[in-house]
Amino acid sequence: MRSSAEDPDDDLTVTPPKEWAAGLPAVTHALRHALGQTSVQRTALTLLTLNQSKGIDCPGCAWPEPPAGKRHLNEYCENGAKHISDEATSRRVTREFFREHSIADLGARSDRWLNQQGRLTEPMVKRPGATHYEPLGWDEALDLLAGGLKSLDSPDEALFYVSGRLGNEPAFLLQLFARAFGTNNLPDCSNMCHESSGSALSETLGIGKGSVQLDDIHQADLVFVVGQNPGTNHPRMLSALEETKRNGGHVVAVNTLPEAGLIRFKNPQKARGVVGRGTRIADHFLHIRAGGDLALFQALNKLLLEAEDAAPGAVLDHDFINAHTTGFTEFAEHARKVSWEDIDTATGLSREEIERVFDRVLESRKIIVCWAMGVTQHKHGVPTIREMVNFLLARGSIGRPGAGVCPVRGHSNVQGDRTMGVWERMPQRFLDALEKEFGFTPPTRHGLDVVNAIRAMRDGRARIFLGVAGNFVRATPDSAVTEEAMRRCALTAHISTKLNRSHTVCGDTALILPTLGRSDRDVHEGVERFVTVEDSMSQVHASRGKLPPASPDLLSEVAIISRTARRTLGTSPDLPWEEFEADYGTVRDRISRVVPGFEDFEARVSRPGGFTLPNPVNSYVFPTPSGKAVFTRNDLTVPEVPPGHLLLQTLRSHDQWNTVWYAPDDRYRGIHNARRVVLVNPADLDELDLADGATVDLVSVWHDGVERRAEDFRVVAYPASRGSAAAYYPETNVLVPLDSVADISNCPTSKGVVVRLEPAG
Ligand SMILES: Nc1nc2c(c(=O)[nH]1)N[C@H]1C(S)=C(S)[C@@H](COP(=O)(O)OP(=O)(O)OC[C@H]3O[C@@H](n4cnc5c(=O)[nH]c(N)nc54)[C@H](O)[C@@H]3O)O[C@H]1N2
Ligand SMILES: Nc1nc2c(c(=O)[nH]1)N[C@H]1C(S)=C(S)[C@@H](COP(=O)(O)OP(=O)(O)OC[C@H]3O[C@@H](n4cnc5c(=O)[nH]c(N)nc54)[C@H](O)[C@@H]3O)O[C@H]1N2
Ligand code: SF4
Ligand SMILES: [Mo]
Repeated sequence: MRSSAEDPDDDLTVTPPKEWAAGLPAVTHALRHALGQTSVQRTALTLLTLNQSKGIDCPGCAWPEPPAGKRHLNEYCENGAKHISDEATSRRVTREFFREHSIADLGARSDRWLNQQGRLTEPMVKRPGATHYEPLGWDEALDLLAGGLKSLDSPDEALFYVSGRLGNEPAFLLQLFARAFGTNNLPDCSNMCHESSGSALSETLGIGKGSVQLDDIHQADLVFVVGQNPGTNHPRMLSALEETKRNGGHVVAVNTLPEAGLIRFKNPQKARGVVGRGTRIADHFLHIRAGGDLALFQALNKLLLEAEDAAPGAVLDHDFINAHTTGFTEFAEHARKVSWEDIDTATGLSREEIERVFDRVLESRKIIVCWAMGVTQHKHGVPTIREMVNFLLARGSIGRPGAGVCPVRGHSNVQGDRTMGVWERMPQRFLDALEKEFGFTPPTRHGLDVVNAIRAMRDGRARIFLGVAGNFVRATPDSAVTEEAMRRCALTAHISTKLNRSHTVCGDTALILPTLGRSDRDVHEGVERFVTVEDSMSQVHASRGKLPPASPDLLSEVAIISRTARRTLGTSPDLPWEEFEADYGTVRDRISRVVPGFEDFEARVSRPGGFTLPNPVNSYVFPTPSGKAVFTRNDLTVPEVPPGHLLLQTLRSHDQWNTVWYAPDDRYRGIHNARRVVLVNPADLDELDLADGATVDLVSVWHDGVERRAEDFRVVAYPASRGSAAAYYPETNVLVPLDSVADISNCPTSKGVVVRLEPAG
């Protein structure tokens, strides 16, 4: 796939990577973006209420806000401002637009161009055989969808995809609808994101979520930031790490790239941050080989055991280990045997570097490990996280203040959607609670996750796809296979705010169902309504839109889901869909009885700042089968890369939000005016006999023998760790084989794709 004509990609300029993130240039940059999309008044309304306790929850990421009384007036970052103003744009996609542009024409446009056309305004349909979308009324649109669902041979032929932008109330209703309809087919973006975290944490700690709060980060002695680029993807995490440092704590960054925010941070909310050199964030930077994190934590565990031998009782937390864990002996026996030679090969780090960090570990009682996609999207992501858990358990750094696990979530409500039951494998106790509350027996057979959903469409086993938020065909691996699979469906439908590529890859019939976004006011009979979200640290709070809706013809997500459900299943006293649509409080009431931790939901979430869900781990209660935290033994695995090849990671630029890019720039990495670039270490370029600036095709190598190729990428000599390469997603999704998934979690290996670089012909 080449870049499209309206986004010329041959203006690449490269400047030295930045050593700091945020600060004044970042904020002015954000405002420039905001004012290019909408009016000064709309910008002010959205930005001033962003992340305030009666305002709009920032859709940018799931990083938490400080408690209600401790917030700044501008409690947002550059990227948060960009994301919300992208939604609050004054541009509109109308029926005239769809008349003018055929679906084939839209399919040839870039992700940016599609997004830039503005907000969707009314329901549209592509009928069988048609070349264009045409308008239709809501009743007809939802009748079509419900009619399609009712005509299926089995409820398992339907797929209900959810992206983490969706609030709790619509998410709860969607899973209720899917299960009352008869299927657990609820693939979600989490399947491609933190699924490995959920798998590893549920097995070892009994709960698939992080255990720390913001205050823990502030109080920690030592924070590891592994496989994560907070300067771009969770910018306000840097303020929290700045506080850690001010309190005397230290930070270790582990990354294949020297990311700007990890090195220095200028806090835009503080004069010192704006004018000074900023705070140095990482005390240690481990420039690790791609996929080497499992070996790194095994090395640290080996060193812990050896230090304990030298000073019995001084290193490991025996009281904690004895009282609260199982499996220590097997773990220890295994960890001792790991060889330094293997560690060296896997990490590319010297023993001295690792020992320097280990000295810091010995000085620290309260340790937190944070991680994101650089860990979860590898084949061995689950064992890597289990090994991090081993490390924390050995030091007793779980459950106490200032210590614990911190998977840093992406989408603003991706964690909440799971809590609400959006998962293809919800535990029986959740299904039982649904049955008790609503009087029907939910299906128990596990549903399809993202990868299996694509296989099912490909093989004709799934025939209707409903996507709620998100951009399925761009977010998923193996783009050519996925698009073909989607086109085989009888009906595809998307509940969306903005146009994206998924709308151009249609089943026989295709629907666009436009909806209110976070920033839009949601008013029913004069009453203003709100939805709720849960952040990465299990804080649940309200989000209230502030702007007049983008169009009078938009419905809320709750309304679209409730109306579709009523048309499909009929009305019954047990499932009062009209009531849910009319009053979101009635949905919260149901949630309060089905989902543990949500008792008295309406009252508690109405308080400024909301409430925090309990995490049993912090009371040393581990909901595993044994009731204890579990040490695991993990075989050291290293991605195998044949000679002449590199391990490609597909990641985000600074000017993009997942599948949507705003500008072809990645300021902190010094990349300007281009997205089809591949970052490679100069020594690797020498070995491969490639020049900085050369144009190459990326060709991925997989044992099915199929050639997957992404054409015309410019090579940029960059301090990527040896043997690795980095290029932006979603342009590179075409290279990720559908069957290349993480063990156990089935997460696509978006950070571990074996490629060769072929000079472009
Ligand atoms: N502005 C902005 N913010 C976002 C998003 C966005 O697209 N734009 N997306 C949101 C979402 S959904 C998510 S999930 C998060 C994602 O947040 P991140 O996980 O920070 O996202 P990526 O850009 O995928 O970056 C992966 C990081 O891991 C590093 N890495 C890659 N491979 C390895 C490895 O083997 N070992 C180690 N130690 N490091 C490695 C990369 O160099 C990079 O720094 O961000 C959220 N926030
Ligand atoms: N190669 C590769 N692939 C990846 C990743 C990677 O690192 N590398 N990362 C993966 C990760 S971590 C994730 S989370 C997924 C992201 O996958 P998705 O969540 O599916 O993708 P997004 O780009 O976030 O979806 C953007 C679309 O969401 C819609 N939208 C935005 N706001 C709203 C709203 O409020 N309501 C509704 N109904 N719609 C809305 C808009 O129409 C917009 O076009 O991608 C995954 N794919
Ligand atoms: S850190 Fe994340 S949630 Fe907070 S303002 Fe920035 S993008 Fe929004
Ligand atoms: Mo994500």
